Amino acid sequence: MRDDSEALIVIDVQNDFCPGGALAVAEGDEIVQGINALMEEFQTIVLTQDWHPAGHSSFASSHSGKDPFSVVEMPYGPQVLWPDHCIQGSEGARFHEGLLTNPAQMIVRKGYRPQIDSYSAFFENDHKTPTGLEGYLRSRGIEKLTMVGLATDFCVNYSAVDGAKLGFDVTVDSGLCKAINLDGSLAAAWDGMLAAGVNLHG
Ligand code: VGL
Ligand code: ZN
Repeated sequence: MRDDSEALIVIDVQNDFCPGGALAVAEGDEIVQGINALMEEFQTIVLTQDWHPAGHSSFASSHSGKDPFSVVEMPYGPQVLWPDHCIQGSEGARFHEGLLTNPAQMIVRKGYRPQIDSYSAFFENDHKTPTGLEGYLRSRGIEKLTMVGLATDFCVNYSAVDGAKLGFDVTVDSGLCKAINLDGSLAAAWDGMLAAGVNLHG
């Protein structure tokens, strides 16, 4: 059993990021059993859930003439436009049916504000608006985080970098993550994570 100053953060293991989903990550479902097994080592487990209102500004369908996976400039910076995904209350937004959810004490929902996306479990894409996760972890005495889930190059990456910047000791278990990999985004994500002091495992 890990020390009680450690937490496992399971990022966005939701139907829409698994094969058959709206923003499917190749082999996204193949990490589920390994994540369940890893949960047995941790006393603190947090799940994150991408949770967008219909018509969210990160959806290509909300920008006339724009295709999914193109990039637009938002007030907070560049934003990739995605297929509609993880709409609040939809089947696609539910956790993968094989993922254990009972061991988690906390579920952080993110991306619920219509005008701003939120890849990171800690801050929305303006890098300023907090989700509340930092306060939860600190008030519970958590110092060390292991991150797994979907997608390596977006939500795992942003969460890991923000966690490290906040002073948590962050390890990403690369064997329990899968990537979207858009135009080299996976290589860039690893560079960014390593530069931020994130540890790699797996
Ligand atoms: C994610 C793109 C859009 C993720 C969420 O979980 O990595 N990626 N929304
Ligand atoms: Zn999203």
